[in-house]
Amino acid sequence: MDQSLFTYDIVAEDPKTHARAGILHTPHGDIETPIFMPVGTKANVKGIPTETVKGLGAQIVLANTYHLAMRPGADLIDELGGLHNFMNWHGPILTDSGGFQVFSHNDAVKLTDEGVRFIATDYDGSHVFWTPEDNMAIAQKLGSDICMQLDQCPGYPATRKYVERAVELSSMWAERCYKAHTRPDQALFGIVQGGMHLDLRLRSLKHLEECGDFPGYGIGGYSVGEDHETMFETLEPLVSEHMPRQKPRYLMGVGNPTTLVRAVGMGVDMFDCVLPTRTGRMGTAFSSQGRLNFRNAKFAHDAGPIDEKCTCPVCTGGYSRALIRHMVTQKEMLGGILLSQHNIYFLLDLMRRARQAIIDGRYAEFRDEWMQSAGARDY
Ligand code: PRF
Ligand code: ZN
Repeated sequence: MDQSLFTYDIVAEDPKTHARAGILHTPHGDIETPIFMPVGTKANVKGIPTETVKGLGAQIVLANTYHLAMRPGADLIDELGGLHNFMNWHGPILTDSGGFQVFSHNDAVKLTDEGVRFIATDYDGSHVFWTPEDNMAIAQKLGSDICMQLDQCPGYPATRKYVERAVELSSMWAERCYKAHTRPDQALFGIVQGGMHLDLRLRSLKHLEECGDFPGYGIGGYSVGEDHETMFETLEPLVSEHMPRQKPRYLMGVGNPTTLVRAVGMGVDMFDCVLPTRTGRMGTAFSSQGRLNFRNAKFAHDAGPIDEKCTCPVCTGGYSRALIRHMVTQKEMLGGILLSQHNIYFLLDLMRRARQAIIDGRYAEFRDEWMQSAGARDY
């Protein structure tokens, strides 16, 4: 399939690490990598209007094929002019297939070569059977700029045999997604699985490369309960030595600031995570001093901003720590909304600064400085 609308230009490579800065072209605009992508699972970034998301500096947002297929349905979104119109977000959108969301919170999932059978417990409890072809049909109806293949993400810990089977199934489904996907204005990314086994990761990657010319690759199956060092043991060689240089690499569901900084040094280009919005709603802020918990009484009299070093609209807009703490403890919704905005900005800004450091050829210094800073302490 011709996916020439989705070229990836590498604009700089850091001399001492594997970090790269690039531009991914999509029909709804260019994305400057490395990039963090805010998550808008159900066609909205929770609590934040799209013009504000854009104002924070977001270049692309995520949505989820499974959730949108359940409610309000792909036909309805299609009828209303596609997902960009429906969400009122006119920049690039990436849709995750939803396999991960279905499998991760659901015991009633049956996987067969044919597809996945599950009970939609998040919704009406209906029985759903999805093939990779069904998943592609929905993604194409939604019309996101980038869609992800249907895959199986094993949890952690898992037996090698179980992970091997997930790789097999994900490879088979990649091939079927690839054949079923025909929309030239939408890119289909394959997903590398394989758990914490490098040989299975390489087998998964090889399958994808043999299957066809994917314009980019997701790296799934990490941040599922393993510790950071366990993840880096296989992520580092996979990305820095084995994944094709000229394609964007997207580490799925990872949003810890320190992990982002380290993974960029290994050559990862794209990230998404619910962490900034989810922890924001719970009263937590990322900061240059590490995580701050606004339920803490120590902020009650604090007139300063969330983070002195932050240039986000919340921190520069006159909202004090004392007010944020008051709203969080009183369960006023603006508290979680402002923290979500600050947290998203924090990750967007971190990646912007990382990109500049790569372009300036000083990424190793940038990373090491971050690792030694107070901000890295908690993450
Ligand atoms: N697969 C898909 N989406 C995902 C993951 C995955 O493995 C992860 C794992 N961290 C997050 N989101 N399709
Ligand atoms: Zn801020």
